[in-house]
Amino acid sequence: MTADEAASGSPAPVQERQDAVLRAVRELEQHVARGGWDGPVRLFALVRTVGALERDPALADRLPPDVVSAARADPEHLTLVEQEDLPEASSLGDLLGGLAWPPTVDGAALVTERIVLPPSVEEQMPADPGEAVEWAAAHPARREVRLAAAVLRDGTNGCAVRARDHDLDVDVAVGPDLAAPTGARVIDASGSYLLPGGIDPHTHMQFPFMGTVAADDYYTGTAAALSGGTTMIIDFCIPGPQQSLLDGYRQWREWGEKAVSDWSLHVAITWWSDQVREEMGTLVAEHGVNSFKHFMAYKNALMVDDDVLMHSFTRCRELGALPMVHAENGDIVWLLQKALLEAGITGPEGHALSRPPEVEGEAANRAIMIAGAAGVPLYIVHTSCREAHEAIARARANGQRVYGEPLIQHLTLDESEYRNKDWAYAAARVMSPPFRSKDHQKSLWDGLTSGSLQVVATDHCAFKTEQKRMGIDDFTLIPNGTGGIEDRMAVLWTHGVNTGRLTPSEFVAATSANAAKIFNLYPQKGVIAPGADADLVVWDPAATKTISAATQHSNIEVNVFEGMEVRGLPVITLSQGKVVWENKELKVQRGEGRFVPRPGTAPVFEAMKIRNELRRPVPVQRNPSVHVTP
Ligand code: URQ
Ligand code: ZN
Ligand code: ZN
Repeated sequence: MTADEAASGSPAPVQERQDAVLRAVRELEQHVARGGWDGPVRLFALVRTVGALERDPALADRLPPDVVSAARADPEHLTLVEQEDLPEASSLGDLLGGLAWPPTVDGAALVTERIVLPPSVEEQMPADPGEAVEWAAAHPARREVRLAAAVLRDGTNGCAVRARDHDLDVDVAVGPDLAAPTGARVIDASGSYLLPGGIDPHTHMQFPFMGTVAADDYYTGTAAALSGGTTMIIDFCIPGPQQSLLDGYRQWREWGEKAVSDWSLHVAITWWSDQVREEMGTLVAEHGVNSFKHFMAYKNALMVDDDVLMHSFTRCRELGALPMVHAENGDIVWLLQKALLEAGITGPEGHALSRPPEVEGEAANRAIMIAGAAGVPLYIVHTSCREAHEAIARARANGQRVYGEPLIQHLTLDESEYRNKDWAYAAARVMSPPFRSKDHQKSLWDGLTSGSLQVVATDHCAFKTEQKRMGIDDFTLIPNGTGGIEDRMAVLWTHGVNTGRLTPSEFVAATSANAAKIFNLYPQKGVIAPGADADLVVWDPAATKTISAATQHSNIEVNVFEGMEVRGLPVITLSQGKVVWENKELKVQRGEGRFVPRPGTAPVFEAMKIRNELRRPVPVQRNPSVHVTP
């Protein structure tokens, strides 16, 4: 549609016009595909100024005048703008960054506003953008599209990328330097989606826990992650009670030096003192830690009480850091454990029985209330049951910023696993909270579909069978934790996207974008956009495999998803612009992962600061010598 049409006052229905332009865009792309890819490019912007001018009147100065007048005539205006008409430097990221809607979408169905054409096509195409659209629409279509990915080693220039349309609305994404530089590799991603690399914000590599140490270290754990399309982990530094947070942090940084993917750290608060308060400040200000985890379970070890929660949450508010909780009532778990052992239940089934949904629901509700009283947002890790999910949904409906993280294990595996006759099989699945019944699984899926739960993680904390055997006579001594990092994305795609519970874009939100936003990594991570890290996954929705410990990269001999058929796999993973997983092979160098600092005070905290200030308690001014009541 042209600006004139828009101004004429009789535009076609918005959806129809948008569809027409988008169809034309596809035709153009397909034409490009037939013509190959050869050299300098020309940029077009498909600019949708939906209500943008009302939201940002200054935008009028940055957009071409005809777009402005068309947009004024029709707030839903959608038009094609040529590069020459775009403002100075014509960085679409800059231009569109000014719009109140994002220039890119965090999804697999990438909506982007750029079309890249080689000169051969450019020559034939009418100069007028409106005519160009019509011209393109008249060209015969070809469904198969080949697209080029110019991958630069240093990771700063991003990629020109494209995935087959799969009948998506628009599916082109282009990096800032589009011409493939000499020697650059061109990746043919036909038939695949291109996704931002996965982020797993809940892992425990090399974690000293329950008398042993998790078997995947930062090398094997992050390598396994890359093979599954996860290009960044946020692990936990967990200093013990009385230990300095800074000492713990230094220790974990040292352990993490061998990581092959990017990584970052949350820090756990396991006790309270002035020193802890002080060190939290140092971690945020100087070490890129912006989230603090609190265990409400693991009595006599990591557990903290309400007093510590309130102190720490309040400190988090001052620092602009996000408090997180492992929500299980550790006192009740402890009593139930004792009762079960006394009743002669010593096997792994006792683990699940000692941690019923009530203990999680109670703790989730309590943590939410404490966060509300402290005026901070809250992130609840491994949300596994209906009670906890409903507490989160209720709080959100009440205007509280509470985020919920189901694990891929809880979404797909159920409590019957603990009744397996093979002790080692059942013990391998011991984790906290335990797997739940199908009713709870449904609640978690519903939360992901509806948006009341935001992030799918793994809590990857892998132990070998010999380590699990520490609890052969007493389930309370079985080290808690399972693997999952290399299967998270494939299992979620299989059970989420292939079943229609999630769109591809919702899949990206749950596996990458939401974590990036919540933990203040966005838009460095979690999106394909100019300036973002070139962590990318070529995702083949048709690729299949049967999950098996025999072929996994994780350093243990079991896999909780053993035998599961998945459809949808990462066929190529890029980390920092480098191909690290391809043809089922890892190409990684020990230590090439970077520690990614995360600054405090994400936008949410700015907003909450204002809210808190507006609600600041004020005393009543009284003059004791004057009685106002009769
Ligand atoms: O509770 C956790 O998050 C850690 C310590 C790993 N283990 C587990 O069972 N979830
Ligand atoms: Zn936990
Ligand atoms: Zn954990």
